[in-house]
Amino acid sequence: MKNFQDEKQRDLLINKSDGTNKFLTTDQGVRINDDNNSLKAGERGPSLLEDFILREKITHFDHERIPERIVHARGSGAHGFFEVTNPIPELTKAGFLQEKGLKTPVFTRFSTVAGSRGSTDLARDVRGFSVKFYTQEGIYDLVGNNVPVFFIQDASKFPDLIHAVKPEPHNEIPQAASAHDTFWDFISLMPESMHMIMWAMSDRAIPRSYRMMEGFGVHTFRLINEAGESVFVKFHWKPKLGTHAVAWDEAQKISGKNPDFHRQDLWEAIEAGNFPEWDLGVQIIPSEDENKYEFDLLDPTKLVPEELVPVTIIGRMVLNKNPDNFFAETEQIAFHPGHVVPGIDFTNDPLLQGRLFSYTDTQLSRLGSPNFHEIPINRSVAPVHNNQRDGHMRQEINTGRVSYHPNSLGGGCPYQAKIAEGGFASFNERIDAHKIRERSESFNDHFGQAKLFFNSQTPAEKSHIVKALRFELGKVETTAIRLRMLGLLSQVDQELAEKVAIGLGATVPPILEKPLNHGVSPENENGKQESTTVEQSVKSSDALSMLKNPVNSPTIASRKVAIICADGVSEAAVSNMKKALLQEDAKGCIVAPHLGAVISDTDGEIHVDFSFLTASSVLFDAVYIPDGLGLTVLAESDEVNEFLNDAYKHCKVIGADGKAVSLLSAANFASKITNDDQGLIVSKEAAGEKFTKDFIQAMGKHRFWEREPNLYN
Ligand code: HDD
Repeated sequence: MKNFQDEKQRDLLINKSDGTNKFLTTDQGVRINDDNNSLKAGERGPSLLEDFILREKITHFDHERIPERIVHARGSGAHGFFEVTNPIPELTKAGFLQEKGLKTPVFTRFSTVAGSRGSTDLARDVRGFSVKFYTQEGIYDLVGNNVPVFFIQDASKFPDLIHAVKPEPHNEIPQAASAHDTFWDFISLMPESMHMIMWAMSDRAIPRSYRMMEGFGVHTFRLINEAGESVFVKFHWKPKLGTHAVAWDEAQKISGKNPDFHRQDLWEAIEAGNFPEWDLGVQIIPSEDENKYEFDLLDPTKLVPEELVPVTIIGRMVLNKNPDNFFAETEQIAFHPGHVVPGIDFTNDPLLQGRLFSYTDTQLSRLGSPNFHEIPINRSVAPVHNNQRDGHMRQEINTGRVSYHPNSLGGGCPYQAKIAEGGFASFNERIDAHKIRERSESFNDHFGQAKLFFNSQTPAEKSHIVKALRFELGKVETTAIRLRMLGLLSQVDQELAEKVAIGLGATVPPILEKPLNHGVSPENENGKQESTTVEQSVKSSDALSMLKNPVNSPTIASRKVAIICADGVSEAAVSNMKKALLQEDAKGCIVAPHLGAVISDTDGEIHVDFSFLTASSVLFDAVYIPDGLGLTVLAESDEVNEFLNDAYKHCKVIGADGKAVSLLSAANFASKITNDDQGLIVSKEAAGEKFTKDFIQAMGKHRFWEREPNLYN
């Protein structure tokens, strides 16, 4: 079988440039003799206009920035491949899904939505999950999110949603945060957003890593087979490392300590050979089942519960190469849900339909020209021939006198492809309707699946949602907005609304007989849509809870453990733990009062990776205090205390053995330690095998949320 895995890398090679052992030149190829001094009239005189070297350098610099993406400006990406594990030729004729083992190159970009390019990775936000497949039949883009539903049902509300969530226009505050009046004002008037709000207030919005997020195509798409038959499809990416989050307090601290936390995590994992991997799953809904469910498949605020339609895994994606140049690749990549290949098609989801316009349009202002498809990272590996011509920065030199179709002067070339030759044909759907500006009544249920999501969560996860809402609405200054939100929340779950209200010092308003529709006039007067709650056939779904999610495996691969060290630390304990972690593909990092080395109990030198100044507990998954460390370390250093306190507060595994056990009993949180805290692994015996095994096993559980005061106990 032909393997296309490296085809895009080969294609990119022609644009790569490396200055090693080369002369420094101008853009015109003239060798530069002095790059440190501009041309002047005399040693202390003014610069001369004729200095073409200076002018070129400064002009280029002045124009280096391009507009950032209007949404999803902050992101990170990597190269990789997609491999078919379970071909589905009976459902789609898409070439890249036909053969088991067939590999297609991909570039995947993850992002936050609201923040600007330099904003923190750890904002409470939805994450973008975009995959560009460089297939033999052209580019296919699956432009999804880490949440399977969306805030709004119709693309016409997208500019409003984004205006509301972005920093407020008068003072440009706050950056990368939804916790402000304009966002919640809009949401409180848009009941259709309530399902998405449940997801956005859950820990899904503060992932531990891009590598530990699910991805979703969100909309229902169509697959079409050779016979022209179609089924509906929902796409799912399932991470091999499981779906995990950080704590909200931790997220905020990471934002200060390392705003590039996710970017760095992705980069370092790939550099270390811990290649992130996802399964691609599909939910297939036969055409005849289009109207079978209590929700409309075209409504992007709804998901299809896995209990109704199971997810079938058809392939896997591995990200195995970091970009060579962030701007050239991650910044210039241009995704578009309208980039499809034969065998994949759209549905009439009104949000998707609007997206089909928006993405090319935005590339025109962001990348500056209709020739953005020629930028190396966007270039198809399938041959491109058409009569599109000219425009800014055109790279291709089209030969011949013909740039139109049909033609006889060019022998009719380039010629159209028959469907059997791979020509794209849209699904032959029959449309017979009046032109109307209305929402379908089948989109009216705004609370049914919000309830389903909330009911599917564990008590700890529910508790986090309440606290997130208390935080977000607590930042809202306008009382009426808070009350409107409490009213909407009470239609999801009365107890949820009441618990949020306690944090706000407010009372939940009575449920309106007719729930708030599109808020205030004029939509309310003109709009026919009414909010309703439809009883769901599925009451609770484990796949919606991160903690219950059956696909989460207890692997600790690529996790980082802080090993706290100081002079006198037991060499055996440190090396035992490091070795045990390495066997699990995890990493132990030495954190000590200073950089350089600490002297062990056997007078050996242990290399220090971070000092307490350059590292903090929020940047690690667990903390280990090895034997040999006495109480003096704690007494001497506030940082150790803070380190341990944060690790405890963020429900992480903390381990101590031998002499170091006494450190825990002297830590600030000692009074809170209970015997049944499964996340505290202590052993009087030093460097024991059972101890490291228990520690690693506990890490596999990720977090011990039961340590927190839970609002749902
Ligand atoms: Fe969008 C970017 C995902 C609705 C308009 N969108 C963008 C990106 C992702 C999504 C992941 C970043 C792509 C990248 O990494 O370059 N967008 C979604 C999802 C949606 C959605 C999952 C709903 C299901 N988007 C949506 C609507 C509109 C847009 C309804 C407009 C009507 N989105 C854009 C855009 C962006 C974009 C303005 C900004 C940068 C870009 O396209 O390339 O066109």
